[in-house]
Amino acid sequence: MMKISLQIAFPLFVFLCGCVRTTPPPPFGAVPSERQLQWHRMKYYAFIHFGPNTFTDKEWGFGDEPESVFNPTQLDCRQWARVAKEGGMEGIIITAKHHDGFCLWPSKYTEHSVKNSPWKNGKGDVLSELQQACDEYGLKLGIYLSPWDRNHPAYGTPAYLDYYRNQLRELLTNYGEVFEVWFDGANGGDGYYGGARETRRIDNTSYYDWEHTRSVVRKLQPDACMFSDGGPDVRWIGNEQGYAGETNWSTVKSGIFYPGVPDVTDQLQSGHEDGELWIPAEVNTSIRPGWFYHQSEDDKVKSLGRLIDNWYHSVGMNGNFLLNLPPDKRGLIHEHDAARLLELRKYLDEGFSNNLARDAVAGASNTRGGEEIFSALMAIDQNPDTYWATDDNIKQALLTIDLGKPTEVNALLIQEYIPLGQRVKSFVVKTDENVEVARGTTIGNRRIVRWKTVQTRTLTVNMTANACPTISNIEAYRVPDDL
Ligand code: FUL
Repeated sequence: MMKISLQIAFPLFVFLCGCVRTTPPPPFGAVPSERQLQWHRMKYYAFIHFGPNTFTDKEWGFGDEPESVFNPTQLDCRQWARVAKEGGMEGIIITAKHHDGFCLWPSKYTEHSVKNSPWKNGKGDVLSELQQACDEYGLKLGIYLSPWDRNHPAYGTPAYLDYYRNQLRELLTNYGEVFEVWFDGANGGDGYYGGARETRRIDNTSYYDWEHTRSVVRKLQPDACMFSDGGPDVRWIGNEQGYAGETNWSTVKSGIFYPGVPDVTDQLQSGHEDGELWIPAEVNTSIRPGWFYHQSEDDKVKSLGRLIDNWYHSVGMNGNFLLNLPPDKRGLIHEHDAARLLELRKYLDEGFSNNLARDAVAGASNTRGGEEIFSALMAIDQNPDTYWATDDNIKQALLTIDLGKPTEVNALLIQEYIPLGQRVKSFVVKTDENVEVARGTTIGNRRIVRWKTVQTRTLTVNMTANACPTISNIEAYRVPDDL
């Protein structure tokens, strides 16, 4: 096993870069697009469910709620942004329009919006205030626009699709850069529908003409990722409890991918090892039982232990974590929710601020072409653009980090170099005494494994892959013991 110290290796690496003979591994299977790579660089952001339901104490408004119900007394998007930022989040996705059809911005295509509400005498625009707050706090903005609209008279006919796309155009033109557009697949059937008060079910695969709608997004916000049950850029994890599968491929097998279409249900949780499409998973859950604020849930905010569990099962299992923080009737994120979020931040800061592998020495059972540029050192150099790789014929390999002295450790973060695809299908972690402390299946963009704290000088990851492994990052931690 070849061992190289950082001090010697770096100058050597710089020198050798000029005369590398070995080519990088060819990509394996489906690979992420540039916009997906940007999305993978994020990991944790807020969902905001806010609208008439906040005031009527419902989860799904029927669509007949008068605009007058929307009347927050202290609405402050800067408070939302501050809470999210202090919680360690990187963005906010807002329900610009939920299933009840009420618009949080003064859309020129409907009267059912903030413009006919008492809030700011109808002169307010939540989207605009949120955009400014996100800019101020360095957060990205995402937009949820419910395809199902229980208010609109034309829902179910082609005319509604023009309306929907016009709204999408407004949102994607007037509020700066949008990082994600969220297409919800729900359709419960009945609704107000302009007074018809009837049941309107649609065929999710054909009614919405998704190709057309997607082209609107691509044209207006080419860098935005589109989320739905089946992508095209980001998929749902298949549950609303905040849990990704222990096995989580970012790839899925092609088929029918439309919001709300159950055909892909069996692939949502774990993806598919042989998938031809790169559609990574987003894990969404609410900090409370409901998606919208209900006073009766003020004492039902998820425990810190539960949020930590969700964090490891999303961020730590090759997903991004979308955590809902529903503002209350004042228009503020409730004190209980904000406090819990900060507790999670404190846990993460304590657990993940000291990377024990930062000054480690790394070695591997095989190094591609014997070249420094593909050495094990590249997995601990903190540079996401470099990676350790093996020769093409190697499908099983060992990567060892030497912490220099016996060290208390109980967690490992591993990242594959995903621009070349997702390759690793299983791995085992062992200590210097050859004691197995953890094992897992997929790694992907980010995998965190934990175990009961041990003292060890080295950690060896034995991985099996479908093509030669490419590991861009490995970090070791002593995270706080379970609460
Ligand atoms: C679901 C919706 O029906 C819920 O109201 C909520 O918006 C959740 C995030 O997605 O499909």
